Amino acid sequence: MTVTITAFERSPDGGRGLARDTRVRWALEEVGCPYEVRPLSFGAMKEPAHLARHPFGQIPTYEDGELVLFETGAIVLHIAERHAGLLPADANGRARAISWMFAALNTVEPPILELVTARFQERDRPWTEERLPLVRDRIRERLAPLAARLGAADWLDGTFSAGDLLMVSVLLRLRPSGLLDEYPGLAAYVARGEARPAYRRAFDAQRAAFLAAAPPAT
Ligand code: GTB
Repeated sequence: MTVTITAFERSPDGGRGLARDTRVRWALEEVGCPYEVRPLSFGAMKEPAHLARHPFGQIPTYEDGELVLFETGAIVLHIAERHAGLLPADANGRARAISWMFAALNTVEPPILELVTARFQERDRPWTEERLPLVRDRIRERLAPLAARLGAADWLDGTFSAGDLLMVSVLLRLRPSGLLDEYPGLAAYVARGEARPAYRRAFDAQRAAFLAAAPPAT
């Protein structure tokens, strides 16, 4: 049975790899699992067929036979548990890698998403300009200890793991803000992640899909 994931038919990020199907593609590429993609329009994402896969009508989802999953953290963990290459073999190392997966999604990503919300959905609000420095400081409160913990290491806990895959994916969203460059160790960490052949394949695949999609009707 071939794994099928869902992705934006035409990603609003212009093929920059920021939509979350890229994380799932990356995990599948790391473990060498072939996959197919079901592209969805914004309308199709809210139709019953997709709501049956994803209660919130979002992408990405993951299907393997009768199993249907949503939430990138759960999907990446599932892939990492079913295939070698994304979690250490020893039980304690595995548990620590899973801690980093949760840290990426529950501790580091939320303030980054607040910045995205402030810059895009709330950019016309009168209080946004005043709020932005606070939001940026909340991100720094996560980046500084993360940079300190990473130190001069290549990856967060020994060899590359699903924890690094999610952490790099989360940090990539920060690049346009300039905040990542305040922490050269983290900028280098993200660049190491992006240089992995599996990431390149994932990135190229989502970009090719964007370029192949017809522009939305106006
Ligand atoms: N917690 C869920 C997960 O991790 O899987 C969140 C899934 C999610 O946010 N999906 C987004 C979605 O389907 C796409 S990835 N949005 C449509 C909707 O909610 O109706 C988030 C995303 C969107 C756009 C950009 N971008 O343009 O740069 C980047 C990331």
